[in-house]
Amino acid sequence: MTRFESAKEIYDSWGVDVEAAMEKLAGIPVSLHCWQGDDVTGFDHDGPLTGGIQTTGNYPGKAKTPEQLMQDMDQALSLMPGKKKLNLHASYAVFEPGEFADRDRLEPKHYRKWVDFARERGMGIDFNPTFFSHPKVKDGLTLSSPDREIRDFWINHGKACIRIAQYFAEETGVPCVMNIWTGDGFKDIPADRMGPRMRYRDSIEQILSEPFDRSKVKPCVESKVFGIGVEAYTTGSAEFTLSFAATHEGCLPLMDNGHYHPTETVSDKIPALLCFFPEIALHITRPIRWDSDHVVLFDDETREMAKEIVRCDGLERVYMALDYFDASINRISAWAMGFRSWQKALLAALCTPDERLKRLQDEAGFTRLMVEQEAVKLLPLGDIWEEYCKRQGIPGDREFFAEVKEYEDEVLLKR
Ligand code: RNT
Ligand code: ZN
Repeated sequence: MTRFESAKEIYDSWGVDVEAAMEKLAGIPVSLHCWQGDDVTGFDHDGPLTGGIQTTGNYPGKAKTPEQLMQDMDQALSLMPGKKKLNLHASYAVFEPGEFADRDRLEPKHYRKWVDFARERGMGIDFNPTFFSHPKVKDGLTLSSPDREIRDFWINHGKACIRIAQYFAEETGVPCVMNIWTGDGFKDIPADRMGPRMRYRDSIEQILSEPFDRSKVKPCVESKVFGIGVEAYTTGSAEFTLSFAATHEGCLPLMDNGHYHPTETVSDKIPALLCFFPEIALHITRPIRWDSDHVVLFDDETREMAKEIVRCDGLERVYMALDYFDASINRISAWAMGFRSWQKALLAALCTPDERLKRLQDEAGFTRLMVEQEAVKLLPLGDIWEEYCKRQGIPGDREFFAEVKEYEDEVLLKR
């Protein structure tokens, strides 16, 4: 008997069908963020990364051109089991030599190469307007700026992105999740908290007034608690974005698990939002002490988030996207590790005897519930995971580093 066969028997005895779990997992798309490959730099500017976000580290081999980024992403994709969707930022437009369009003038054609890339690999595309790293971020503000001209520039950017998002959906045949996040806020105590929020609200409404097909474009608003240099006040706070989404038909709330106070958990917020919203979106990251965007690992809260999605029957209602950027380690490995970790978390969730555990809770069998939940933690998930990777034609946990290293020696270190 192989390790997989023996593990399968053990799960059987718990009433878990691991074949069904692997099959289900293989069909659920997870969005892979292009920005891990180049430290959120993009191709449309030479300036610094702004918006209160930061990458730290200077690992060699960073992708500097669209070709390099696509090549690196291909390498990373070859190390990830499961179904992938591509997540792009507007700042990753690919211009022809001599061509340039500012953010308010972006057109679908500037993303043609990404569409080809995604289609050739059977991926859908998600999209993010880029409201940072640009000279028109004035005094740290974009959509909530008191300067009408600045606001209009960014509103036009948002509208351009809606048109591009619809183009992505039409070209790939997969709905495009378009996420609005700005780093707007203040370093120190504001004198007016409501003004910027009223302007932000109006600006997003104007963006969403751009006509689009709701079955093709899924707009979302992402909240944040604070950013670097934006510690005292964030315009798009949790209450602001959640209320916006709740009161604007077709707009989804997006929760990034790095964007809350450290003792709040997104795993608990997922089932709360699913009571009200038909669909929600997530940015999956690993915050250490702040929104540090470390590589996602197979840790407790990551597992808990996956569990909630699965046991709320939310796999088709929750758009899952990775969002982290570590510049201190091999970026391909960072990409792959984070994606694999989220796949593992989903697999663990799909291999959990939820019905049995829920029954124990409803019968107030809390002592036994604790005992069984602890026992489930040590079920032989690793053997199911290795089998899943094998069936997907992807290296297992002990093989994938060798491929990372080879690519590093052959390609990255020669840049
Ligand atoms: C920043 C937000 C946002 C960005 C990306 C690059 O704190 O999480 O989602 O990480 O848009
Ligand atoms: Zn995010």
